[in-house]
Amino acid sequence: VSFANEPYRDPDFTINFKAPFNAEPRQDVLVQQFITPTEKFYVRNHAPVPDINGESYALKVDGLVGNPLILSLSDIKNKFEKVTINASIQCAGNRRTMMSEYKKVRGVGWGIASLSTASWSGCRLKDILEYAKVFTKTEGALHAVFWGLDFGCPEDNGKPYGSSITMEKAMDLDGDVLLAYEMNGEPLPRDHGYPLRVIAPGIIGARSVKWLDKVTVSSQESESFFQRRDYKIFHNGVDWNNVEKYWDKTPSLQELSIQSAICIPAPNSTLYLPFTITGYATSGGGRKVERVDISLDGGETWDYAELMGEDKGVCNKYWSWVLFKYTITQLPQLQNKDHQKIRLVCRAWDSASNTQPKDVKDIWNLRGVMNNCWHFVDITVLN
Ligand code: MTE
Ligand code: MO
Repeated sequence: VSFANEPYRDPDFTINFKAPFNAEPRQDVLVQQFITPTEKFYVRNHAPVPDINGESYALKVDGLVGNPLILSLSDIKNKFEKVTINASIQCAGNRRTMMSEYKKVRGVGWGIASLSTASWSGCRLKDILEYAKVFTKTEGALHAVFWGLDFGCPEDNGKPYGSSITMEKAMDLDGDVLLAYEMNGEPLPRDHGYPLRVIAPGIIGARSVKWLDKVTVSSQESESFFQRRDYKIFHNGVDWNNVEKYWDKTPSLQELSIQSAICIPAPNSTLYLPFTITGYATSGGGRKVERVDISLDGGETWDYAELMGEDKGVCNKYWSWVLFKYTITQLPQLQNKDHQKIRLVCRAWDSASNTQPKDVKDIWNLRGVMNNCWHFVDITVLN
């Protein structure tokens, strides 16, 4: 495979892997706006970026449908209602580096910024599947299987990237699964899936297949490596010698869990009072982030952060992150001293009262996915 025809990228990205390209924005830049500017949106590729001609592009829809389809981009834009939603996309590998620091995992290392938020426009997957006369659940239509056009994934013997979601999610009007052709009001850029990608909000980024080639309705999950072997949380006794025994027994990740992180200040900063903590919080399944707790003493005592940019989708689904702030004007620990080292901690709670686990060791897993433990930042405060 050749990486000679990759698109232009923001020079300010933190590059976690060059080819295939994997990069996240600087964590302080990430929380400047509710909607991430397109060029700052994290990029997670598994193969070279395909260079697709939108004029000759065709989406195929087949499998358990009465009316298989081949649709051009203009068919998709003209035949189906255009829907716009704001949604965050988060990679299941977000915060993997921290998990690996506790005990080594395999996978691209990510800091805390492998998630971003955009406004996405396209048609509903549901509308396309209905147009294709999709079979019912009892007739076996249980999974919507997606294939990309990015041939050359080394993990899967050079096949393109692939993945699936449940038909329950795909056909839920309030599930808001889109086949998106616009990001922040412009045609999708190449890195984010031009000309058409899946946006499956509330579930791991891995299911939002870019450069969409085909949707197959099936009784089975995607056969792709990325559905069957990767993006699974194995228990902590699974290692590279016995993992094969656990591939089938371990469910594929779908909904995201509750997550938050402090983006400002950076670790090991030295600061004078007053200063402000800024971060993000997000949950899966459209659940609302109800609150974010902040601790200035490593998690002994807590206070509420102020939430900003709450963004409700249709029917009470919350697909976007919230940003939070907390300003520190006084620090009791600092009395009669010239400086004090403290540990800032955040943890979020969602509308199902899910909260983040305290220790990374309790959720450690071989692939380093879904690290959502308490996020902490050690700093020094000067008097
Ligand atoms: N789709 C294709 N075709 N190829 C890929 O490598 N990566 C997936 C998903 N869709 C991927 C893909 C993963 S793991 C994530 S986290 C998201 O795309 C990242 O989307 P982004 O690059 O637009 O941020
Ligand atoms: Mo991902």
